[in-house]
Amino acid sequence: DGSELVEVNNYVRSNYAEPSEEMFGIAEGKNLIVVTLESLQTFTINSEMNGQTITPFLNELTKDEDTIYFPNFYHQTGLGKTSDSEFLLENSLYPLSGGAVFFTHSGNSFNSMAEKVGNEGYFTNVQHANTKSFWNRDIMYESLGVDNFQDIQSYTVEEGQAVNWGMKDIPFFEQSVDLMAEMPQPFYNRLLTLTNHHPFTLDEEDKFISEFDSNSGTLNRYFQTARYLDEAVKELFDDLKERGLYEDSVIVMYGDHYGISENHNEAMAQYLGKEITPYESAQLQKVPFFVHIPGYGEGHVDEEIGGQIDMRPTILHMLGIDSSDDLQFGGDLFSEEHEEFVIFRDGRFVTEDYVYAGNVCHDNGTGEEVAIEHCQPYIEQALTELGYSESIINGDLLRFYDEKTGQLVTKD
Ligand code: GP9
Ligand code: MN
Repeated sequence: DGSELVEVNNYVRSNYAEPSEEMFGIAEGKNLIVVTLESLQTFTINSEMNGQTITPFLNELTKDEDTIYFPNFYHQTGLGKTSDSEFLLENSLYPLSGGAVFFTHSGNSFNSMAEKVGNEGYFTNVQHANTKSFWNRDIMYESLGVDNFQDIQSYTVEEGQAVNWGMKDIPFFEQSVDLMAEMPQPFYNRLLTLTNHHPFTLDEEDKFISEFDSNSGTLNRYFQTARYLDEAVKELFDDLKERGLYEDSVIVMYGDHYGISENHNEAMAQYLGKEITPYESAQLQKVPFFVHIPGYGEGHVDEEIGGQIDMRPTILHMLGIDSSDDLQFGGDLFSEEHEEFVIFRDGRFVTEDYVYAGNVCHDNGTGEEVAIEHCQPYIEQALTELGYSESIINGDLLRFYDEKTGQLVTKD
């Protein structure tokens, strides 16, 4: 009957982080472009592999005057991979511990970011060069209130433009920007990339750096596809400028999940020059998060610890859209009240002081084991929070939430 929501709502209200005055509305009325950087992990950023730069364009962005880059940002996905990251982005709810929520709960009521910006007059769209039913996206996007979905059928894949899972990111971005130019403005458009996906294969002409030399072909090739993705993003920025869409847009980019699983720990250890302990493994769940605001001028690296659950409130507030009544578990990364506590879908977590992984509490910094008491309150809070989120999804509880008034509509 929705009465479970009362407790959840109290928890969410008490954790609400007031927007930063400086950032609230900074991108008001602008187009919102969100790019999902397939399988991109933070260890590739500002790093080299055998003397070769892996992500030259993104590295530049980390120093760019119009960009805020978050190096301590984590993915929080589970089995639903890319779709889980989309779920986190749209709802600021955790994905499920079992299967992909895009499949299991596509009939639920949601109060998605797409729906919210749609209510503010935005046209909402997703672009992805794969079949629309993959991850049940066509069905789920309707539940999320996405106005339009441009899947592979909206694209022309010429000879040589496909590799690995399908259309290459560079022609994908090119055609996506052509399509974007036709959209009513302001728009909220998401672009899902694909080339930097396992098994990380490329045509010869797209290999801009050489392979790594470990016993893992997967890791060896990953550097090359990450380098390709970087090139594609650079071209996306150029295409947006050519089409006159750049100035009026805010561009947000995030890595969706890890590309290199723990099966490649030996090879990763060779690359990083250190053993992959449970602590290091948690560090490897960092994915890049970029906020690029043309004309901002005060770009910087923001060391705030955060996760994908924080994207929705952060973005909404930049657009000047209130989220104080929303049932969301993340917080605005720009807020002074933002809490540095990232809960992974599997129960691991990171705070400013501690990293809980492998059932051990570690000092965040040295990685050394510390007494479990330090982590205990967070262990409990993590379970509570994941449980609340799970109950919202399993009970379809947002049915009982009126997004117009922010009131709970409990029924007896
Ligand atoms: C497929 C793309 C990749 O459409 O989203 O899926 P993933 O395996 O990363 O979830
Ligand atoms: Mn993915």
